[in-house]
Amino acid sequence: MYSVERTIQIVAELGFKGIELSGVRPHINPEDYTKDDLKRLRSLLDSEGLKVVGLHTDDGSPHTSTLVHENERARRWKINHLKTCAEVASQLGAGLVTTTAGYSWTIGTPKEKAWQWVKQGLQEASKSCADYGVVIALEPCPGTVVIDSRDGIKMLDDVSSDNVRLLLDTGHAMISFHNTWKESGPHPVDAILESKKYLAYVHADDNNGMLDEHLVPGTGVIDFEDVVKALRQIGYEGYVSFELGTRDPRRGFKDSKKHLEQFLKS
Ligand SMILES: [Mn+2]
Repeated sequence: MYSVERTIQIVAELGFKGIELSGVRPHINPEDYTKDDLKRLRSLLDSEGLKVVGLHTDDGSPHTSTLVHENERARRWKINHLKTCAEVASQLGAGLVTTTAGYSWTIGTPKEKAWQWVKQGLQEASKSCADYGVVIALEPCPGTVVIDSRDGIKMLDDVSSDNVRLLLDTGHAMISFHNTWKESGPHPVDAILESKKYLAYVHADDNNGMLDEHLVPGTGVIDFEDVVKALRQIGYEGYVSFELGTRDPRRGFKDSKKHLEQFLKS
């Protein structure tokens, strides 16, 4: 709940090179920002030496995750939101917009119908995103239509666009592996290895294996040494972002960075 500007300063002070920004309120909802606002933001980012990795078009709630909403206008809103976020992303120098497939369980849509809506929504949005040079990174998440990396790969094959790729969240992969929502998904390490041709981006966060706690890496059950090894093995060259829910963000991000860097150096 820091302002965008203050967040950028804090993240830069902590020694990070990139930042993923939120494309929904209270942060950068595209309709709330003029071109001049974005220019000012871009100069702040440049002066702090931070690159924007991407713009997240979801806030983890069914309010913004509406590719699968039964109301056609709500689905349309999300497709347009992906497009306007891609425009903002390009103005901020970012290469990605990120999204989940949407929470069909919450809304009560049959999975097959929801799957088609996600597929069509991503296909349409990806064309506009491509015009801005922005890739859509689809994030598998338990509770959504695309639960794990195998669902993600299946969706990407169905969508069949170079402009839609995969975002793996280590914490999401761990809870789908632990079989909370359906048959077990792949272990986070296998999820990475299997996603070689699809992977555009990684969220790093830890948990107890059951709940999506977004803990500091190293404080849950995920072995991040193995995660880093797997990323090396597939030749991953994208960003790894820490996506944490913590009462002390400065300490949480500092500890996360320290934890991963020991494996990057080795
Ligand atoms: Mn995530």
